[in-house]
Amino acid sequence: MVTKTFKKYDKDDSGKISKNEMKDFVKTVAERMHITEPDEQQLDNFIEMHDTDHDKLIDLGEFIPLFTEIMKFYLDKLKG
Ligand SMILES: [Ca+2]
Repeated sequence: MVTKTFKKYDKDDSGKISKNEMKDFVKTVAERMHITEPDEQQLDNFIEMHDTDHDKLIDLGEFIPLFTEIMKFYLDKLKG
């Protein structure tokens, strides 16, 4: 399921998603869950924390922990 999500946002099929594509993804999820999206600063922090090879792109190996982290962040918000 995570792989499928990744591929959907990897629009040029490069095996990596850009920071902007990642932000689109995070915002879309927030909208669907009807919660406030993280602000730009938080998003940048999330992405930078998980961009372990610092190429400003998120590959699948980086995406999975990042995805998990964001889901945790959103679930905490839902709980209030
Ligand atoms: Ca990377």
